[in-house]
Amino acid sequence: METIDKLSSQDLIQLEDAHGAHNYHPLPVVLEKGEGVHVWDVEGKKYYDFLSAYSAVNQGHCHPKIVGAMTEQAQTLTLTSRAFYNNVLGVFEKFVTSFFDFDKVLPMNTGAEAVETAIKICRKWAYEKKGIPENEAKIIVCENNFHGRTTTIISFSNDENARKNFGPYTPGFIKIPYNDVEALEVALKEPNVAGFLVEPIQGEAGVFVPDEGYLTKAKALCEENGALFIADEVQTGIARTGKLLAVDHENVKPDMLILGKAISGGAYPVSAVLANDEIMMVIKPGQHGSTFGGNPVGAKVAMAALNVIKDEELANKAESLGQLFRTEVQKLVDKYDLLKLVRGKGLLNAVVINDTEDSSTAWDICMKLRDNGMLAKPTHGNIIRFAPPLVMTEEQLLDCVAIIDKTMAEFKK
Ligand code: IF1
Repeated sequence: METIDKLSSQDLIQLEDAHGAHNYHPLPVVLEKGEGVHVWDVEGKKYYDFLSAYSAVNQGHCHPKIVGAMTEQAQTLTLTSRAFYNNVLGVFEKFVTSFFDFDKVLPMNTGAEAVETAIKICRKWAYEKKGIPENEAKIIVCENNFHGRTTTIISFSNDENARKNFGPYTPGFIKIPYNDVEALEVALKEPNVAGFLVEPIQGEAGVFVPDEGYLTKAKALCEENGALFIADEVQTGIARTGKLLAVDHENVKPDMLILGKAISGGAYPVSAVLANDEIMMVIKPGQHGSTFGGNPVGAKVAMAALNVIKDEELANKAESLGQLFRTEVQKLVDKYDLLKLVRGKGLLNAVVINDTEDSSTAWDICMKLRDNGMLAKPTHGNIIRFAPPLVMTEEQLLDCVAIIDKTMAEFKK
């Protein structure tokens, strides 16, 4: 067995290339340590993390309170399955339903599992409560969505790279343009509509913030038409956009809330669907679940991670730091032709590069940012997402803006 401490970045990249499926194209940097807003590569070089594992590490890498909760539970009882009760799950369920103000929670592990869970609950509710004929339920989704990578979820994706040659596809979805209230109004008039699944901000599509009032009107239209408003806050939730939830910017309460990623601070896979009894109680024993869903370690980690969000007031921090970031980066947009615009909410931001979608410019800029000590990655083509841990200080944020400035000054296409 090769001892890990002697292997270089190149050795480790080659190991992945030789023995791992090629389902990613990572930026060539090999990380071995994380603490707060920083990560270190195997050669000891230090970076600011401006991706936060796609908004899973909102609380900062290896937060001592989260790691402490995980370590303690991991040495006590890791998994009982749901065949038996345990002394943690009920406490977690009370905590998290109170934290987000819903009657019930169904705990799962990954974001995609939670999205699939919400789709199943929505359909079951439609048949058993709304009286839609069985197997006829339709769920409205938005073009350019990203909700995960299972076969059903990619069935309603319009990203050819994510769906080609994975058919046959799951039926029962109606696609409409994002941020288009009229299109939603028309779609809700179609027969057998059960729900509307939407990201309050489209992250992967390139941090598209909808018009003010979009979520409010969408929720009202769903109510008028007896359809469930389902908010996928896997990426936008847990204080990332400057409020606990992105829907909180408009005080919209979804019928079903989908959480993942930073609900556990990136320390352990935890996801969840929250809803009130008239929806959640359509699920009866034996009708849904998973081996690890609601396990004691994940439950303890999630409670610690959510307490960090509250105790360190990370939503307010994201709001103020996000405004500072956009103000300072706008100065760089004005300074460099290659930077087209900056947009976002809280600390979920993106910069559009002034080049074609199929150009490598965004990637090349990220490679230079890496050389200058800052890690970020393009989403689609010419858009770079900037999403640091919410625990960043103002001084560190300004340091990162200076790194972007330096990188753009040096950059040669
Ligand atoms: C990858 C993207 C982001 C999500 C929303 C559900 C899920 C995600 C809004 C599924 C997951 C992750 C998946 C990860 C990269 C990342 C991502 F680039 F893929 F699209 F963040 F934008 N809903 N997003 O963003 O959660 O099953 O992954 O726990 O697949 O490479 P998951």
